[in-house]
Amino acid sequence: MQKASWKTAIEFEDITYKKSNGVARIAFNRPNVRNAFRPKTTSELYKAFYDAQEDTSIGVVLLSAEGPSTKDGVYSFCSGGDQKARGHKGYVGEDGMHRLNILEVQRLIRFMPKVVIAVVPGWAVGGGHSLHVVCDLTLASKEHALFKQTDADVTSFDGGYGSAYLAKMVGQKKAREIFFLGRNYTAQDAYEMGMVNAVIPHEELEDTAYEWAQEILEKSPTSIKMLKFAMNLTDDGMVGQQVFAGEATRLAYMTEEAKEGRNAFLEKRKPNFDKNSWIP
Ligand code: S0N
Repeated sequence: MQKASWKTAIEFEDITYKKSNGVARIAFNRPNVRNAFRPKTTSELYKAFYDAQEDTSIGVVLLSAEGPSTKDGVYSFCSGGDQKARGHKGYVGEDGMHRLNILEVQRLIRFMPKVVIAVVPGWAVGGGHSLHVVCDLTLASKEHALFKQTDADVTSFDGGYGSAYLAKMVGQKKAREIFFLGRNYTAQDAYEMGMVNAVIPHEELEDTAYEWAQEILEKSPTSIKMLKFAMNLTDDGMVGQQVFAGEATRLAYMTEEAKEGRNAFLEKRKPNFDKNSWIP
């Protein structure tokens, strides 16, 4: 399998963002605070994910993390909202505004027509846990990955995908245990619950994620996109239907019927659709 040759796509402060042969890698880069995200981080994440979405050469995005911490050598994926950036009214950015925008990042991951793989080298905690839940696939370090929900400890809770969608993934009882008790779970525990796709030896984690991405890139892009949106649809209500149907409309544009409908309007005449195209 081809090795990655990463090239920096955009320079950021709180994250790294690179690309290699159809794959984008977005990685948290605040290892000394267990990769907690502050408003600057979520804004950078949004920009990087949006760039990956718009880049037609990119089919798979790896959401990973730099590390380990230079203080104690501990690996982390992400420990959620930065509690030091949290004022009385919520998280405060450099501009003094109270906002975090992590839910916008979640929605971009959920609705982007590309596969997003969470690559979890260490702690996935709080909002970091929710991010791995919302990704399409999760690969975890056998030795260092630890999954934990602290939302109920710090009164900063994700009542959307992080909890309700998790319950669809691992079952109601297990999801309630994860949130109500806030225990640590290993990569193997998470695999057995069905929220991790594979447990990978730490040294092989990044290469394996890149290999999974290359395998996905061999598939038909339209199929992958429509399958992702189809699997999202039942849990996303009318928005899920809108996202799926938008792609169906795009495909319809490519038919002779669509060409005739547009031409008839522009030529100020009645459309003449092929009467033999009522295919059952
Ligand atoms: C990750 C944990 C379990 C690791 O424990 P460990 O290994 O013992 O390390 P520590 O000594 O605790 O930490 C090392 C250094 O890192 C700092 N640090 C760690 N996590 C954070 C953090 N989240 N924010 C700020 N700093 C952090 C420590 O302070 C320490 O620094 P030093 O060396 O200077 O002492 C453990 O660290 C832990 O439990 N961390 C906190 C996890 C947490 O509670 N996260 C927040 C949970 N909530 C969310 O993320 C919600 C997200 C969100 O914003 C949201 C989502 C949906 C809807 C709404 C919202 C919203 O609130 O707006």
